[in-house]
Amino acid sequence: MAFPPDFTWGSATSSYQIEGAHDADGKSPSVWDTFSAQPGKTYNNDSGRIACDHYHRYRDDVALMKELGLGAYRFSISWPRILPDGRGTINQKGLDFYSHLVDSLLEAGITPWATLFHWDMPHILQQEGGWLNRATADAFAEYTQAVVGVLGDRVNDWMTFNEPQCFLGLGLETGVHAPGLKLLTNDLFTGLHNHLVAHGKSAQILRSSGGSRFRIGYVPTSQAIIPASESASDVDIARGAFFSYWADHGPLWTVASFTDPVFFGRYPEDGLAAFGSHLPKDWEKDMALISTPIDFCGINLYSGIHLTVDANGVPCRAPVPAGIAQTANKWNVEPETLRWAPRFLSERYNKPIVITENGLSLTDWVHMDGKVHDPARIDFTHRYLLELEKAIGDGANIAGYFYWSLMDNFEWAESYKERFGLIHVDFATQKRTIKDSGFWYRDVIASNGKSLH
Ligand code: GCO
Repeated sequence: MAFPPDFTWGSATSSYQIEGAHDADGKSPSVWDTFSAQPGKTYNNDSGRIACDHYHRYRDDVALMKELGLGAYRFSISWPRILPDGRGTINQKGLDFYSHLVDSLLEAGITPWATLFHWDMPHILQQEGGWLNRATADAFAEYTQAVVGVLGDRVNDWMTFNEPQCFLGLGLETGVHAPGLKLLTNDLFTGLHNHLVAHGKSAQILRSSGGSRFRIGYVPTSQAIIPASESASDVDIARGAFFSYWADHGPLWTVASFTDPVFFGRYPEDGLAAFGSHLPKDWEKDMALISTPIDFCGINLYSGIHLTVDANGVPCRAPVPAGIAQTANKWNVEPETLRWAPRFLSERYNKPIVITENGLSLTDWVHMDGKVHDPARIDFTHRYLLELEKAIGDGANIAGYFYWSLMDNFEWAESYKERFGLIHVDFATQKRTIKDSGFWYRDVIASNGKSLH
């Protein structure tokens, strides 16, 4: 089975991870600016103050994207550049940056895909409670309106939220990400619910602005659950496990707690039974808003868990084999991740699925010949894409694939320790070098996946 002729091939980044220019042209601090300024919060105490300096170098970066032949580029917009007070006065210079970026992309023949929230909440709103404060959802609606008013004539593909599990789970539960809080379950579910309300309000604004021209999506992440075999019963068990709570994942870590509200207008039964009492009062009244119809389900996928059954026949994690292939940040290399997770999502929600992120970290460098040889990135991506093709063969509706990331960048609490890019960035000089994997991916795109065989 081949990739469909209109399949979208792209690459992704996010604002705080690449832009730098942390206080340029009226931008206010985001929670990531204030968090990474505190000693001990990030590896080497680094931050995204400069990062890839993409804010000043976006034209060169778009030229590199063109060289790679990208069909689409997924980037995120920095809320504190657009509304430095979180709401209210619009900072025109912030909007201009994205408007120029979008023009450059379109001139290069690259379709812009815009994410509204990839974790850089205005610090000033965090001080008012952030996602714990329902008024933040109204501010997010204002922000959506400001962005769409300027970019909506040229951008058709929109994503409201990126990986809510991370800004809630890592930001508010374990505190290893900004804003670095360790809250109680009650607060976590208030945050979960309020961000869903914000998603609903934003989706309504997008729809009323762009009608059916806009394709609106929502982007959670998940570990894939890989069935013990391809037998129908093992696949059923894996599907069930994929959409269920796993106690060892903590209260938030199941994709259905995010996608069921958005696509079905309800929280999953098992989640409600376990955590319903933690949801804010009158939550039921918001479910129609939260499930405002949208067009696609994005999903960020990196790794997966193999399933087996225990002595009582209960599904559980299969032991991880000794010496399993791992990325530099020790995530298991599990190519079948791209077969099962998108397929299960496609079957359950009956919407096009877009792999909005997939990739790996390595510690690659510029070799003596001036090139960056990263055969492991090529091998990883090759294996994952062959499995994605199988999912398409299984009948899953997969509309696109975005490699994470376009270029090496600020990897949150891990700073610049490892590299995810198709393009190497020398952070001392800002020199960019397309890696071997970038040229390899160019051929995959140009052949619509045929070069994988
Ligand atoms: C995300 C991701 C990216 C990361 C990537 C590698 O949430 O979209 O966290 O921002 O850089 O997933 O960890």
